[in-house]
Amino acid sequence: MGKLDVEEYGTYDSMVATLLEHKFLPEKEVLQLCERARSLISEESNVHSVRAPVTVVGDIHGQFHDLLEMFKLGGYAPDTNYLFLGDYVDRGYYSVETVTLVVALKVRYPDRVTIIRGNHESRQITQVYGFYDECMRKYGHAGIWKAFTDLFDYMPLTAVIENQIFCPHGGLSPSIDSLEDVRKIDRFQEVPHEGPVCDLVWSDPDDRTGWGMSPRGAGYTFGQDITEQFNHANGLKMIARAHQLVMEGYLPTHDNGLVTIFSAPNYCYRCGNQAAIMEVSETMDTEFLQFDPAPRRGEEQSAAKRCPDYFL
Ligand SMILES: [Mn+2]
Repeated sequence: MGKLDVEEYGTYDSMVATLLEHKFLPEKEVLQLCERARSLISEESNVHSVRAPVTVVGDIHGQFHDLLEMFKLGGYAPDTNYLFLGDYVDRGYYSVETVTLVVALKVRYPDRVTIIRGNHESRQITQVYGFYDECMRKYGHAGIWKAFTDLFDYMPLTAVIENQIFCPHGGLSPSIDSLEDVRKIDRFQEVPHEGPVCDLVWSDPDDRTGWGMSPRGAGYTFGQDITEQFNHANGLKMIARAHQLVMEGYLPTHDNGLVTIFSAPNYCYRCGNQAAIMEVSETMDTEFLQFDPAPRRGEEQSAAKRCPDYFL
């Protein structure tokens, strides 16, 4: 029940094509997709192994038209392999379309597309920041929200590219010293308020050394010393993570031991930032491709006048 039978390819090909045209996907098909995706990703490790070449994508946050811009720039699956670092939903107006497309690509091309969990892939956060309301508006009841949030519990927590680039959504944890520690976690649960699962999706790098209190109220901040120790102990070249708005779309820090990738241009339709993706070549060279937002539609334009709290 993991990967698709040949006869099922057509079903998921047409699902992907429908979504790429931004057409409505019937509830029955979305529920079938979530069921399929769950049986597939539940078998993946907490540290999902990814081969290069691969293109790494940071936060998208429901900015569906910008995701389509991103595919124009980076190429379409399966010609381009993708690793998505989470935060598919909330904030933007098209969380349903965004997460449905990303999950459909995962199901159709399981060996070429990797999806991991962000801090927004959670029941609690999506009830506050937009995904729940959007599901209610677009499908008229909470069933689609429930199917997706149940699926989120099964998403791998992290990935590692060629055993050299470690990729969590947020960052490191004082309760985790090694990739083996991550592999041992029982991840099939709602994101807890503390502990290793929480830290992996919530933590941020910082200029100060050591561990610090996170101003987000979840996870920790960690300094260059922590990054260097973790990379050295695990034979890693680098940590690639998402989770923070960076104005150029990417930001190397900790003496290039860590890079932040953010893939939602003009975040919340008003931050004025560029977005970026990171291409990792077969020889493990990295290159950043920046992109600007797609032309805005009506409700996105009016959103620019409001002032949300971007902190999450
Ligand atoms: Mn995040």
